[in-house]
Amino acid sequence: MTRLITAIAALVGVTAGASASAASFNGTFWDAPANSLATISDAISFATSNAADASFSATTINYGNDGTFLIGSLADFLNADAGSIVGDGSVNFQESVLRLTGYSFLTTGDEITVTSDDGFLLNIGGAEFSRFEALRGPTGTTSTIFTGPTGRYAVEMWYFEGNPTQARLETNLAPAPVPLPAGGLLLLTALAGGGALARCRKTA
Ligand SMILES: [Ca+2]
Ligand SMILES: [Ca+2]
Ligand SMILES: [Ca+2]
Repeated sequence: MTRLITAIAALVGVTAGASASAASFNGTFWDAPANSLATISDAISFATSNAADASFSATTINYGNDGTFLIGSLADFLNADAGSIVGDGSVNFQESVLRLTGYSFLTTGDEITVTSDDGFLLNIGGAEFSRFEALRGPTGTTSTIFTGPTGRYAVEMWYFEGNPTQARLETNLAPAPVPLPAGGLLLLTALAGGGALARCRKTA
């Protein structure tokens, strides 16, 4: 019986692990008009009152053209994540807004860094965690210590490119793997349990 329970646990564990989806944030992109964004507040106002222009999956937030950070297309900016763009990746990135949403696993005392040209706003667990309001160059970095309890948190990052010439977004905030929905896990447990019961009857 102990062996049977171990087998069920292994089966459920393996299946749940294989079904957990890849870690990513949901990315949304808005193409803003020339000279319309001077602050992250401007950017959020624009995005919340205009339809988005593209979406993408954010896995590695290391965005901007290598070394120079000169503004190119949306696809140029997203680097390794460019392949996930749904929409037109060739649109010029000058004056634009990004929103990243998802979950992160954070440990008390973590230092979260955001290097951005231009500004950003990071909300963690529904509350403002860090922010840089206006324009800055591509080496501008904001570091903030996470003082909350260790755990999994909903995160939302807003970012804008407001001109001139350069754009960059890099952060050590990493997406957490998306857990299997509760319903899916129950179904797997039921399937594994049913199979084990069938084996029990056969050998009895
Ligand atoms: Ca690039
Ligand atoms: Ca634009
Ligand atoms: Ca800029």
